[in-house]
Amino acid sequence: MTTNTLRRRFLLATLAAGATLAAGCMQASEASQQPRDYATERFSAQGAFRVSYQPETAPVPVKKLQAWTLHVARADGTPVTDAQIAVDGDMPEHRHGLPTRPRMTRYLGNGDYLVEGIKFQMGGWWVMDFTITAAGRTDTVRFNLQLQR
Ligand SMILES: [Cu+2]
Repeated sequence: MTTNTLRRRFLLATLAAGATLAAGCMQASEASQQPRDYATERFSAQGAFRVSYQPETAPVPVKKLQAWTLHVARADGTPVTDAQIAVDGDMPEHRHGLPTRPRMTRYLGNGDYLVEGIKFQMGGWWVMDFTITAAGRTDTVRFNLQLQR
């Protein structure tokens, strides 16, 4: 193999690596620029449950203790009647969570669950995570919220 061939191969490999890196960066920045999904009904991460929430008062208030009704169904829409639900809230850009510890306190029937003790201490982008366990399956659903300051 001549020195020239080696040099050319090295150059090609470098170019290929550079192109891969550039493509990776582009994908990452495109992902961060995608608009967030603020839907109040979503499938859980693994598709086990279809979940929606209804706040006590709309729009969702800031600095006010509130309850939400969470509706949990199977993927086909059948209400889930025996779910265990853990609740967590977070402001990803601020690295802090909720000032309270909300809990699912009551099953209301027809796949509806009462979640009490929710309070957002400021406006901005929040995420609410519900970890749902029912019929031997555990799955998580995340809702984005943009609250008025
Ligand atoms: Cu904050």
